[in-house]
Amino acid sequence: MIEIGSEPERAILVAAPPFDESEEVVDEHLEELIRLADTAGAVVVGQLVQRIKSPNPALFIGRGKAEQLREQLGRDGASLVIFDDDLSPAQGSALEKSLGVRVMDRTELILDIFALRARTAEAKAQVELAQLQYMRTRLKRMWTHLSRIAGGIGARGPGEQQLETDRRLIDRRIARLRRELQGISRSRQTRRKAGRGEFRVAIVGYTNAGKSSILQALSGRELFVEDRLFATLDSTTRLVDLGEGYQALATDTVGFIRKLPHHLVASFRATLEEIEEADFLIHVVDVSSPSWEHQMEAVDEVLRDLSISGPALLAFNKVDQLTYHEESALRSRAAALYGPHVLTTVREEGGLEPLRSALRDRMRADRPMVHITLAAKDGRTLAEAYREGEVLERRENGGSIELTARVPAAVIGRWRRKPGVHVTSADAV
Ligand SMILES: Nc1nc2c(ncn2[C@@H]2O[C@H](COP(=O)(O)OP(=O)(O)OP(=O)(O)O)[C@@H](O)[C@H]2O)c(=O)[nH]1
Ligand SMILES: [Mg+2]
Repeated sequence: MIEIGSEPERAILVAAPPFDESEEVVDEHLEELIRLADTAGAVVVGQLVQRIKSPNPALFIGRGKAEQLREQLGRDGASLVIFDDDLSPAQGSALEKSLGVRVMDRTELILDIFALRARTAEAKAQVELAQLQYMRTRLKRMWTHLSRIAGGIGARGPGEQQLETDRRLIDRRIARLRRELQGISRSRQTRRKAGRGEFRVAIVGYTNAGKSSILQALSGRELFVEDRLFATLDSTTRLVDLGEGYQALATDTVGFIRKLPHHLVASFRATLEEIEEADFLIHVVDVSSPSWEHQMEAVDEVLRDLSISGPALLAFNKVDQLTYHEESALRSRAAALYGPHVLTTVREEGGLEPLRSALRDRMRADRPMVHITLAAKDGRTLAEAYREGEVLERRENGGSIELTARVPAAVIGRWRRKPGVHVTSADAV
């Protein structure tokens, strides 16, 4: 963990991109790592870049570069090195030995931030699970840390037997956390079933894209918004009024990032169920970032990893930051290259209207509004209307009942074939 005392820890960042990576991309990645370090509470006092063909099995970077790094650490008074890539346990400990300071890799840094930011019991359990899984393979190195902190000449790491015991303890804790998370996920599913008639939207996207800001603006209720990475770790669901009598349940989710550690994704599965079970996804993209296209790809990649391929709408957000020309360039580029999309901003009056309107269209197509007339004794269809749809109005008329409801198209198809049930469209076009 990065210490957050009065003095922030001074860190040097190390990136080792391949030779064919463009200068621009290398800079983008360093920029992002600086933001991650800053979010974790460290100040970046230096950077080191070495282009490599493939990572050195011993130190990841070359031996000469490592020597240069050691000198730079002394010069800059830094006590922490952060690698943009993931290090093997052996590389991590070899680096620490030769540099004499703590070395973190990208995964560790992200885990650190998540631990700092977790608020709810569920988020905390998810982060701890990911941390333990990460730690398990690196026990030896962690122990070296501890024995060094303990000081004492001749203080050596634990024997294999001690490591075995520790591993068993960790495994037991991992099993417990998994059970706990399953319990939370089950109770959430029950809650979700209770409100099944509603149209559910999940808001996904790269970290800091503006997901929480959009949900806040749509729902008119405060959410935690911050110009830092991973402000949101817990999913929040809000009822959103889309206008013209349309309502949906929208869920804000944890942000994604390039090279998101896989076991972190796996531990956040419970939260990500919200995405899996949504009727529709809004993928928010921060077009004010020079690397928005790469960020978009990174999000698509995580979604693919999670086998999520639901219908999605791209929301190109923060267009208030673009000049008139940039905005029209974006419009033509998006029209040529991307599927359904809208341009949005939470900073300007009406900046989310295109999004609201696209969502209404989607709901209209997915859950048309209909008038249903059925016999009062047809309890089955009536129950179905309440269970599968959203009943907006109900009138009893002698032996028959008239409903106005939003109902999934498949259910309407079934009703149309049912004797005694009469369905007509009620959507104003
Ligand atoms: N200029 C501008 N800034 C925006 C807009 N939307 C969001 N922001 C800012 O972008 C930053 C991040 O916004 P959040 O809503 O916290 O982003 P998020 O996607 O929820 O981020 P994480 O939860 O960290 O993944 C905040 O400083 C917002 O004020 C927008 O349309 N225009
Ligand atoms: Mg957020």
